[in-house]
Amino acid sequence: MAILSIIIPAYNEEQFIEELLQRVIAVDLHSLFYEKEIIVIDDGSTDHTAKKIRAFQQKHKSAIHFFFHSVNKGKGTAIRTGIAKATGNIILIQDADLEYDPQEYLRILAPFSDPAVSVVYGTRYLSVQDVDKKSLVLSRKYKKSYLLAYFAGRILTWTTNFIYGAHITDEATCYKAFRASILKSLPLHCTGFEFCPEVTAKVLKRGYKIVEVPISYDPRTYDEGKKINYKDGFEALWILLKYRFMD
Ligand SMILES: Nc1nc2c(ncn2[C@@H]2O[C@H](COP(=O)(O)OP(=O)(O)O)[C@@H](O)[C@H]2O)c(=O)[nH]1
Ligand SMILES: [Mg+2]
Repeated sequence: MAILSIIIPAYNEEQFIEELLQRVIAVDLHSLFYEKEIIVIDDGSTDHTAKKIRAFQQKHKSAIHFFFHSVNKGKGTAIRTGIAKATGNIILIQDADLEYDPQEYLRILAPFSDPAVSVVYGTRYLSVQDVDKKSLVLSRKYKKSYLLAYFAGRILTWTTNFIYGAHITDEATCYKAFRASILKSLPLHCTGFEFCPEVTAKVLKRGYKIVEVPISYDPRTYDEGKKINYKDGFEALWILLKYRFMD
């Protein structure tokens, strides 16, 4: 059996963390001959996130590995803590909200059966079962709050393709999966939301191809706890440019 390490950075997610962990442990990967290793990092949450994770861990006896930062250090730092602890063959990032569907790990993992595949991203903009994803995403009830993030994501994707010669459709996706040996070999410096552009830049610069598979997406609003904002978009753009010339 191979192991999928699922890294979950959580910051003030008391509303969603239990349901999310429930959905993650419910995923059965045995048809693909994988076991799960679930690594949750509470990043100095000031609400009841840590308490809820601990209660869940006790209830489900060692089903999850729990680490915490005593103060908030940012999503990137939390992910890097998770990468250092991961022992699996493949590492996948899972946000601590309900925007993505853990049942789709099966879809993300499938391409790795080809030994030549190193990196797989879930894309929110390729069609699943004949549904036009682009119009679906834009017609959501969350349209207003999501529109800005949507266009920021399109610009980041276009920039990635332009400066790294890639052909991807969704750079800012949360579902990013890597062969562990590759992810662990990258010199990552990110502390916040720049994890995404930094890792994208560094895998492409090393010549790895990013394979994409269609996934679903159920965006949340700022009222529901969304934390990323327009400043993170500008920073992401800067990071893509910077790592074209640095490492
Ligand atoms: N560890 C950590 N995670 C964070 C921080 N801020 C946000 N997150 C997590 O990052 C994930 C994504 O946040 P979200 O606001 O939904 O942004 P988006 O999904 O990238 O649009 C969630 O799981 C958050 O809990 C932080 O300061 N530290
Ligand atoms: Mg999210």
